Amino acid sequence: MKLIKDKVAKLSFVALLMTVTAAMFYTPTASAHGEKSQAAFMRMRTIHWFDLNWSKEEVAVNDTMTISGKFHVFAGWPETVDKPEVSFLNIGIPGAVFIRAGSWIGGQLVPRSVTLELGETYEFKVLLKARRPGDWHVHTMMNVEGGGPIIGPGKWVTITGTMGSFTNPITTLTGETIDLENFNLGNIYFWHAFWYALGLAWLVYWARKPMFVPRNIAVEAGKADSLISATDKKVAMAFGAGTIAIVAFSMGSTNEQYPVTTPLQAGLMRGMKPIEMPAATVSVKVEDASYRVPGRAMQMTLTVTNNGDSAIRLGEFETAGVRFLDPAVSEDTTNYPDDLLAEEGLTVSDNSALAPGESRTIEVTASDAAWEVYRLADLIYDPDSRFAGLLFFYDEAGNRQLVTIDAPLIPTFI
Ligand SMILES: [Cu+2]
Repeated sequence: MKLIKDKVAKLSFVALLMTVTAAMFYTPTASAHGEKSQAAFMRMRTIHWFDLNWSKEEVAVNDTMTISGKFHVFAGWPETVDKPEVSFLNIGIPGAVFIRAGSWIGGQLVPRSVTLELGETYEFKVLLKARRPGDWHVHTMMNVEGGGPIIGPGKWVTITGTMGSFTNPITTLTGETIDLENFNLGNIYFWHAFWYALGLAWLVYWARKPMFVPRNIAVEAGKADSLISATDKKVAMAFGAGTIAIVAFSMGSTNEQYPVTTPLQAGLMRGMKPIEMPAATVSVKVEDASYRVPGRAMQMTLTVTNNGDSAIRLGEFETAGVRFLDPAVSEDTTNYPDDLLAEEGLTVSDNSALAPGESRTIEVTASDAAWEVYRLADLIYDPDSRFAGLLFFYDEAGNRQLVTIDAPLIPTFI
């Protein structure tokens, strides 16, 4: 009996070891980066990122790249996401594998939170400087206070080189050039070590003598005073006075070494400059929209009216970062991330040129694996079955017009 017990104990120990080891070596490659798990209707009805451009796909440590583009703040913002009154233009990367050397909205540097207006379109640019070698999925993103992270499309970017060579030089207004990567580190280490050591010295001073039982007995016997000698009192005074003296002295010497310091700069930036979008001369009415469950596509019936003076064709439908293109009209030249680009994903029942003044009702199908991979099909689980997106129309000269659409999206079942 005992033998069996021992065996069981041994085996379960081995199993435990194996589990722990397996867990240690299990390093899943991060391939989803947050956005897929967010509610589909939320991704479709908050911020529409478009005209994105990643200036490089491979960059060496210390070199820079830019991500630029535009984003449209959808007017039918969901109730459960606070209005983007306080928003921050962020970048979605696993830690500081890049540093953000600069970020701009409408040409204005935006190191702080900004106020965005519903219905407006903004231009943005982020300047990234490579820091840590590896393959990184770089997202544009907007943090909305009271709303959460609104994640834009991500693209793989490779950083080459060694992290040890990374530098982050900055010239201060006092004229010194410092490297932010390690500036002041020695100072921080020194003072933390110093005060920690002082604390230890105080403990060691008392712990040299027996600490607990004899002292407890002395106190119980009414001889507590005998435990603290005249020397002890002097040492205590020395520690007390010394601490105050060191604080006062080092504060003075720090002020001498850094005579000019300013408080942390903070505060909301209002008045972000949106893009003056020309009034669209195309009007679109969504007659109905549906998607099959399960399925990889959504269908819309649109009545398109061309009020302009040039014939137009529908080239693209964009929702939640997924771009459905009609290759006969529009081609991507920006190296948009493959998994989000449906180069032939848009099928239009009649996509012949729509002459000025004409109106036509068309059946549009947006179809691609991305609909499922990025879990837009999971709209079926959302409490608000409505979608929103951007339509891009092109005239004969190649000029583009942007129309936002927004309607209920009704599931159909087999
Ligand atoms: Cu990602």
